[in-house]
Amino acid sequence: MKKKLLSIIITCCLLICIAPITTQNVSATTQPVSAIFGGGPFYQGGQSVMNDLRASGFNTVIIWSIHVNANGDLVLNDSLVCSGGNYVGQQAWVTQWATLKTAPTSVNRIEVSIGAWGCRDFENIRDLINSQGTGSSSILYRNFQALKAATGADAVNYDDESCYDVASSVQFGQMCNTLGYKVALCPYTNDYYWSSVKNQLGTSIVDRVYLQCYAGGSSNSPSAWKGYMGMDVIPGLWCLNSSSGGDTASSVQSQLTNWSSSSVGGFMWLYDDMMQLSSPNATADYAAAINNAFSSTPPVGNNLALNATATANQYVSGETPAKAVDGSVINNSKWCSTSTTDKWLKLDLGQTRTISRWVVKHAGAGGESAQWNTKNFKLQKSTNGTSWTDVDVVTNNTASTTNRTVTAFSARYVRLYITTATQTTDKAARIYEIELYN
Ligand SMILES: [Ca+2]
Repeated sequence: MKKKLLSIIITCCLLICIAPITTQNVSATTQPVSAIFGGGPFYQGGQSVMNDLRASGFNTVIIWSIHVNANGDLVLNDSLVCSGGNYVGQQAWVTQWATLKTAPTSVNRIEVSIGAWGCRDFENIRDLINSQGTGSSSILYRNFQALKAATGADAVNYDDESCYDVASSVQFGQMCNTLGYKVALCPYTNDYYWSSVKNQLGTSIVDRVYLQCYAGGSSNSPSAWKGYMGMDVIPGLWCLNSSSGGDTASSVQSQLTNWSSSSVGGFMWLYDDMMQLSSPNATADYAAAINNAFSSTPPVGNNLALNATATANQYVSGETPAKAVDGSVINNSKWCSTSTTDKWLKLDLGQTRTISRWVVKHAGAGGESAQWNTKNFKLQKSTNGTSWTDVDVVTNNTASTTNRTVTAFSARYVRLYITTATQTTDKAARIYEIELYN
């Protein structure tokens, strides 16, 4: 039963929506966690996949999924990898995994995900611990020792979706820690179980809590789970895919920005889908989306848009284009356009400027309903004020403040072009401020 086909495992796991929970003490200057789950490609995809990951910007690679058989054998999806205390999988995979953390690379942590929906992995772990314990002669100890040596894993990632036995989960975590693993938790429900495991193992062992916020976990609240777990979480989303639709990299950045006060990073499900995509939704784009969401420190330097000459397609009396560049988000200081077609706000910066970050403050930033935050829009540039080129495109934004980095560009004229003004059928665009930075 552990040797499920990968596709079945993926489907089941996605439908059930398990979110791994991980916690980390991260200071303001610490790199955010940016993690990516992957199945078959992470061992069968060859060196090219390893190289894609190393160049991606993701710092954590989660190999999904290790199953524990009743006799203690470890199976990577449908391939036996550890038996009798020895690694018995392909040697080529060991060689490839060893390159993940070899410079130049963005990867500094490897995790092995244990379990999945519909599998008895945690039941088998419980039964093996009850019969053999977790000492150095137990099969669990010996096989997880061999697994660590083969994969270079820094942590085991719990994906228990059925057993929920606190006592054996704690014993297993202590055993793994003895072997040099950290423990990452990946809940989507049953906060009592997950918080009990975390509290009994402690944060010196459980250093991350991931939280699935897609598919079955789409209603999960990072701030609520932060409360349950007593630590910041790492929410996860599903990239564009043929099963559920999924999120663009732009949408991932917006959602993670909204959750950033409860989070220490983000994770993406699933590389198997992502490898089919291309820019602006390639592997590196999703990693950048996570990193951008947590780089929203106050922009450095002067706001180049402040008091720029602003014009627009249309505006409501008193809510003029100039209100979007006056440096204020109080006292209704916004540009509002109620035209029913696409809307735009054009800035003349007076001279050619180099720009690498743009900020938009939507309705929610001015104290209005977040339902009126701009949904779909883009930043455009022009050297003559009449012909425009897209610089950056945002889709499905829900955040009250957009704060994005772009490849540096030079232009005298910049335009905010809005195609969907709100989250609702309301057609009015409400822009409290647009800011541009070098
Ligand atoms: Ca304003």
